[in-house]
Order: sequence, then structure tokens, then C-alpha cells
Amino acid sequence: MAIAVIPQPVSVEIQEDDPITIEKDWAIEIEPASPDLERIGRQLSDLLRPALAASLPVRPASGPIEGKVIRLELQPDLSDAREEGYELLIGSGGIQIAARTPAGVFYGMQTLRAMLPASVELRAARPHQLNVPPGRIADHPRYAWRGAMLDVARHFFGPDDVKRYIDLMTMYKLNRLHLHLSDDQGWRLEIPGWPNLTRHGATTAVGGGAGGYYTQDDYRGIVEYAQERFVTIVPEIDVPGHTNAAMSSYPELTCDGKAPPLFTGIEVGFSALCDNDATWRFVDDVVREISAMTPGPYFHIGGDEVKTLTPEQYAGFMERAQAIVRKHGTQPIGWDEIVHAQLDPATIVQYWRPDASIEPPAGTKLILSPANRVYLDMKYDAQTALGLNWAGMIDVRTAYDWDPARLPGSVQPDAILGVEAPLWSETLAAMHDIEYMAFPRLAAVAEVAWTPQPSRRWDDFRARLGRQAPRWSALGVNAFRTPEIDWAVR
Ligand code: TNX
Repeated sequence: MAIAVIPQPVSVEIQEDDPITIEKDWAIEIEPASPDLERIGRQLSDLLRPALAASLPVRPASGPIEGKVIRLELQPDLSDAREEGYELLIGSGGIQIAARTPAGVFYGMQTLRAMLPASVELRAARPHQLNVPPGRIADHPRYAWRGAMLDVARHFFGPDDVKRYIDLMTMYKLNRLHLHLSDDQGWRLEIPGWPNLTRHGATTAVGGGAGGYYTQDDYRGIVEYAQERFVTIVPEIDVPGHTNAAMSSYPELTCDGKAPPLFTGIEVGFSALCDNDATWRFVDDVVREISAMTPGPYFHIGGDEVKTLTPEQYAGFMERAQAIVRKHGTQPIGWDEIVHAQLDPATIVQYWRPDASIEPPAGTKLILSPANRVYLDMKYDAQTALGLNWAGMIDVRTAYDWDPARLPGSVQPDAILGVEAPLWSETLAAMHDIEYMAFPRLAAVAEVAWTPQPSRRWDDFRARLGRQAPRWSALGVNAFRTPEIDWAVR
């Protein structure tokens, strides 16, 4: 029984014989009895419940591990684990997941999950044997930033869709969800003091649909759900461009004082906030309110595709926006055009234009989102009905077969924080569209971000990916069954 874990762990020693069977008389033990481990224990118990037709109890450990137990354990000095690493031991004496941090334990649990039969994912009670091969896995991520981005502005996706996306991300050990919360077509988050942003600016979408927005409670709920799964929410308010919905809601944000109509097309680059007092009050309020609801240390200020400002106006705007983000205690992120402004030393640059030769100042950290590799809104091939193709077609191999440390250009390997896969939603109106574009490619990007380069081989990944199909079926994921892969039927 070869295992098919994605992302491929750093070290895998598995015995092919005598599987261990998890049964309903097992228990989940936590050491120490912390709220984080207790929550992870409950998540594991929930995962196993339909297959076992029983809820394994979660209880503090007492003494050495002894049979019929899955132990989740923090070991601050665990030798070969790094920050988010873990060690998973499976034997006749029980199962142990040890890590330095709760996040590591969570990832160890995801690996155990991937080693169980795909039917464990079925949510309706359907008792069956939970076999897992004995062995030892030691693992840790290549990059700290393993991200996905959802564009909830071009089309709106409600809290339940976002939570489902978080669930699917965490199966593959992704840990950052960047939410593109505003664009020309819609403003998607309630901001106290600026009610028209949502009363008016949220009322449509690309193609003229109904739009929608998150109340502050919705947003807090998403943040909390993410936090419980070790995902950091990265909010983006795109300025100065991509702001038609805001300007349509508040004419004082424009230079001629006239509110433009709402926009439902897909052209980019035509809108820009006016550099005036109202705009700076607006930016300050928005950054302050969102930062106060967001425990993560990041605030994305966009900065992409501004076609109506001079280079000096653009640079001046982004410099002032960065300073506002710093004032409210978070770290700015900008799309790669932001390198044309004087960068704050804390600002992170998100590289996206495949042919841009950006030269960030020494010490600047980068998130890599090359559009020709990881833009999940690009079509797979010419037959793909959804999506765009300005950065080319991206089949699974293209998304998988590249080394972040060897991007063309002058990116220094130690400047790379990690990799993020954006999913723009001009052509995607429902969750099944999101799933179709994200899967299988999001799993490929997750392995790019996690697994050391020498352990990544397309043929091997291809075989493991084929075995995800029954898992996605069990979860009802509308994955694209690309002909590049031999999909397992069961
Ligand atoms: C470029 S990527 C954009 C988005 C579009 C996307 C479509 C980036 C920073 N800007 O506004 O939605 O292409 O692929």
C-alpha cells in the first residue's frame, strides 16, 4: 500500500505489510492539554466519526503512549522538526504526532488523513475499516508563505464558500488566504462610517449579478475559522486603482466630484482614487477598521494596473498608503508595480507579471505568484470553458514543474517568502467554478511551496495526484479531470 500524500513529505519510511487499524475503542490523547491541541483533537475525532460510527474521546495523556491511541504532542525541542514541521509515527503501539508547534501537529494530522482510505472523507455514516501502514514520516515546509487568493470582488462568494475553500486548502497544508475584497465591480466588506460602500458599492458584480458583502461579523467568523486551521487571512483593499465601486459610492473620492456608475465589465486600469483629503480619510478609516478585525500582521494595498496616473502620482500615492498601513501596526503588501514607489523596509512585494523585471531593494521580501504558473483563473487548455488566457494556458504540469528559486530575473532565493496562487473571478460565478479551476492545480502549487525541490518529480506527483480523485469525489469537489492524469476510479 504505497501512500499518496500531497505535498510530498521530506522523509517517508513506510512498511508495506501489516497495516494498523484505527477502531472505535481508540482514544485521542493530547500532551499538554492546551486549547490548540484539544481543538485539533476534536477536528481529528470529527474526521474519523462517520467511518468509525463513533466519536473518539479527546483526553489529556497520562504516561507513555500505549496501544489504541492517537497521541498529539508538543515537543518544543523536537530535533529535526522546524517551525511548522512534525513527526508522525505509526506502529502497533499506537500513533503519535509530535511537533514543536500546534501548527505542526495540525499538519501531521493532515498527513495521517491523507494516508487513510479516501472513504474517510465521506460525511454520511458509513462504517468501514480505517487502515494505515506503519512507518515514520518527518516533515517540514520549504516556505513559510503557502498561499491562495480568492477574488470575492468580481463575483461575491459568501462566508460558507470561503470556509469550504479554507478546508480544501488545509488538506494541502496551505496557510495564507488572501481575500481581494474590493475592485471596480464591487466593495465586499462593511466599513463603519462608510455605509454606501456596501449599501451601493456591493450591489453588483461582473455581468450585472446581485453582488453581496461580508458584514463585520461575517468577516470575523471567517478570520476565526481560518485561525482554527492555522490559516492567516490577508485582507486586500486595492488602491489607488480598481476602485470604481468605492468612487461610485462616494463622489468625494473622485477629482471631479462626480460619482461614476457601477461597473460590471472586466476591463482594468481606468479607475484611480483622487489624491485629496476625503481619499486619505477613507484610506485611513478602511485600514484601521480592517486591521482591528484582522489578527494577522499583513495588509495588502494592491497597487496594480493603474493606467490613469503619472509615475510620480502613483509612487506618491503608494508611499502614503504604506505609511498608513504601518501606522495601524500591520505590514504592507503590494502587487509588483509597487517597486516603483519608495518601499518601506517592511513592505512585501507580490510578484505576478511574468515578464516584469522587478528589482526590489535588497532585503525586500517577495511572494511569488507568476501568472503563467499559478494564476488559477487561466484556462487549463483551449477547451476550458471558464477562465482567461492572457498569461497562457496552465495545465497541471505547468503549475507544478518549476522552481521558485529559479524564476527568470534577479530574485534572490533568500528574499522569497513563498508562493501564492491567485484565483481571479471575472468568469467564475459559483463555488463549483472555483473548485473546477483550483483543483487539481492548487494541490500542485501546494507541493511547490512545501516540498524541497530535489524531492519533487512530475511523474511521481502525477501518480499521487491521480489518487486524489476518490477523495475529491467523497468531498463533492468539482475537480477538473484533466487528461494529463490517470485518475483512480475508487
Ligand atoms: C490581472 S493580477 C489583475 C487582475 C485581474 C487578473 C485576471 C493583478 C494584480 N491584476 O485585476 O483580475 O489579471 O487574470
